[in-house]
Amino acid sequence: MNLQNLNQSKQDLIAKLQAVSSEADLEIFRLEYLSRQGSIAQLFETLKTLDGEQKRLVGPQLNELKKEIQQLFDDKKEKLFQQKIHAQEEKQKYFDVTISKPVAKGSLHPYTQITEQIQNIFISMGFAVADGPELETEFFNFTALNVAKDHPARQDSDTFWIDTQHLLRTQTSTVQIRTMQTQKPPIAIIAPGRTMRNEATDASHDFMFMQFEGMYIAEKVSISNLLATLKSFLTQLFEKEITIRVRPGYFPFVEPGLEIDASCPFCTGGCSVCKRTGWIELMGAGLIHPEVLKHGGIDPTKYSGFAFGFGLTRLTMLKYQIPDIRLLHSSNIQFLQQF
Ligand code: FA5
Repeated sequence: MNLQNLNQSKQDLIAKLQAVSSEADLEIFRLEYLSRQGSIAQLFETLKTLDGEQKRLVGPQLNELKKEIQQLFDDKKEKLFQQKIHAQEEKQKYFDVTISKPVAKGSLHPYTQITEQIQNIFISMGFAVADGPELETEFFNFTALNVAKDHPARQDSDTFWIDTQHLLRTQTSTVQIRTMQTQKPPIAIIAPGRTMRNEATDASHDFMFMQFEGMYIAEKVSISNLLATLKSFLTQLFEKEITIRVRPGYFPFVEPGLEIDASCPFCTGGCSVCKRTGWIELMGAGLIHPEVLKHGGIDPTKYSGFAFGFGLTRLTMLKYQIPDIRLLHSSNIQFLQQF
């Protein structure tokens, strides 16, 4: 570029600007021509060397060139900026917010499902849900439940003792006494919870398992009340008419004590679940022993009650036909995904 041919120089610069198609190239153009060290600034330096007459002639032309190129440069800059924004908007326009990586979906553990189901059945019959601690005292787990001092269940072989007075509860029957001590009859409660026994594990025994306790105390409570309640509960749970069979059983905290069997919900004549007997052993039950009522602060001459307790683990295995109890406490995703 020189001062002699400014018109041509201007046309060249305009053509160069028109050819610029990116912000990076535009910056190169600015550095080369419009910056302080750029060609146009140099022409102004050369202008100073001209004599007065020439300066007056070329000066306005050079100013004009600078102004025009600066304006075209600014326009180009704005245009490229707008193009960039537009391209980004176009890209986002087709962004699909619903496209995402598949999220792993969880489900409630079979224990939780069956517990909620059982609770709902009993709640519909007027029972409330009660709770008790898993770390218990010797009194609530044994003495108050009329378990004799020399009963084998107290032995180290069956119970996880923490010290001489504390243990991990071996049964949810502990909640019976705790509830009697805090409520007045009529009392109708159910108590699901974890229980622990120092036992070797196999397909149907674990050292930790779930139990479900039920208790009703009022005036004139009879075995008929117990059986009607259990029949109604089992029929709702298995969604089919269940028959109950009663056998004598011994539990120190009930008198009389009963073993309750239910007609097999899966067959009519015998299957592998009921070992071809047509019956399933389900739970222990009975009328609450007067001594136990006394330990709970309830007058046995005025009130009577029934209690029952079953292995929730056993019922869950039955309901979902789970072959091994240990699966329920494993973190086996393949197993859990079925529920
Ligand atoms: C009791 O624990 C009594 N408290 C039940 C009861 C309550 C009777 C109220 C009368 C009145 P038992 O020790 O039989 O009873 O245990 C009850 C159930 O717990 C058993 O039928 C069985 O289903 C379950 N169970 C016992 N031991 C285990 C174990 N190691 N693993 C899994 N389930 C077990």
